[in-house]
Amino acid sequence: MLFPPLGAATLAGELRELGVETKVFDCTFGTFARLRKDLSAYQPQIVGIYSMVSLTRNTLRIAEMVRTTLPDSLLVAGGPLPTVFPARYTQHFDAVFRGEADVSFPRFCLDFFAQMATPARMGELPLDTYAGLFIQHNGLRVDNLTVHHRESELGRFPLPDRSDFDHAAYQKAWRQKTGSTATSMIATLGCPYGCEFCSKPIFGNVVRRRALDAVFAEIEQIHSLGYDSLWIADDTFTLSLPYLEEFCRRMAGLQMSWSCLSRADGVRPETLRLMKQAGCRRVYLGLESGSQTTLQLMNKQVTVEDGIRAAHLYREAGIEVAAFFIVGYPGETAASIEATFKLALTLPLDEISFNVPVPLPGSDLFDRLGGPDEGKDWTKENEVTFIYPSEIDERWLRRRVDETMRAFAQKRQTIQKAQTK
Ligand code: B12
Ligand code: SF4
Repeated sequence: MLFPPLGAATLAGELRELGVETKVFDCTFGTFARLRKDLSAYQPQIVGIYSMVSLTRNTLRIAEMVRTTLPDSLLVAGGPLPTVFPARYTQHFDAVFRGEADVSFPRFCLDFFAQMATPARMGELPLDTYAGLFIQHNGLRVDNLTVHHRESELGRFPLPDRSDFDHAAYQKAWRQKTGSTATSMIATLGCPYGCEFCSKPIFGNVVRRRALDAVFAEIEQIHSLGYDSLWIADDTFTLSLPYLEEFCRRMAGLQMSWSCLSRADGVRPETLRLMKQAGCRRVYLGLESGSQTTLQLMNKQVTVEDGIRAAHLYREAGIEVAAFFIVGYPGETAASIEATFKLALTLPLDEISFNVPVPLPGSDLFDRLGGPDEGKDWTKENEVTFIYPSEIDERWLRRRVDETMRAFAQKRQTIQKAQTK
């Protein structure tokens, strides 16, 4: 799934509204050499880089390139991983903006230019006024608290500015893979749950909903860019039923399909019918496990029965269901893993995926395990590879995942054949 970086578009919208000349260099289809050439031609005075767990290596490589190619530029990091590990990033960056940086970072840039500051003279700015700013550089020590925007403030934000993205390339990739063209957006921020494996460094636990007028202005923007589908990336889009139902009423008739993530609990058939009428094509359920004991270990706060019920109800409403499963969870047994495989094969699902958990910085699992084994490679996290000590035999797990995926594909083929007869 390819999505343009929405955080960068969010910051670009705010920066441009403040009158700060801004350019987003989306590296999704780019090369390192191309980026170096583009940055050298543009000569930015501030370079901000987004980073998360899987992007660390590339982030540091780009930071190093910026240091040598543009030695006078101020180098700033932001995003999920710099938010949880600011001290690590300040070894390579002049400053780190943690959390929801869409107010503080743009205002900082505005002040930086207004005062004609340079990296060496950054101390002349009112550094203690920028929420989330972290600096340990050139004798400066700044460690400001992060601030979550209030729901009432969200209405003041401009829409994300998607004008620097190569939409034709994204749409081509999507059309080839799925036949439709989707892009991501966010309507609600935050999640009140506390799943042990989950890290929520940016939006945290406090749920805030954007006004639907702004959400629909953004949907209009996305539609005018040529997309026919939305990928709603909210952690818990289906949490507030009145909000969801109003969204569905306004969405109906727009001729755009959409998909979203949903929890397995709190699902009502009448809401699902509304979702279907409003163009909801697919939901992604984090079912995680077929074992109640493992769900408890994960602090998932749902039951296996909730998951079974939700999958059936969505299916009955005519909405496709994809499910994420976690196998090899620290503390679980081979028997509970088998229960997960069995559940995945018995439910009416359109797509499944299995992952071993990654102890993400900022999650309770990370604290329980004391972080990942430093000798193991984080970039392998998409595969069935343990990056922490585990009693589960990795080869056995890999074989069982492959067998289950094959059995699932065969089951889908049989169903599809029966449907076309
Ligand atoms: C959509 C999404 C995806 C999409 C698209 C990613 C993309 N191109 O944006 C897909 C499905 C591809 C994806 C994949 C993965 N994702 Co993801 N994803 C998300 C999700 C649900 C929303 C991201 C988003 O659009 N947010 C909305 C924007 C507005 O927020 P933002 O990007 O965070 O930007 C804000 C701040 O971070 C900051 N900021 C952003 N950029 C910059 C830059 C600078 C310079 C500054 C100062 C500030 C700043 O300001 C912005 C405005 O407030 C988040 C969860 C979440 N709720 O944030 C997970 C999340 C970011 N993903 C995560 C992970 C782990 C992954 C994967 C590694 C999963 C996997 N096993 O494969 C992959 C890796 C992908 C990769 N590129 O390497 C983790 C990261 C954890 C961490 N501590 O690093 C998160 C937090 C989910 C989680 N709870 O586990 N993901
Ligand atoms: S996994 Fe989903 S429900 Fe659980 S805490 Fe994370 S975002 Fe919330």
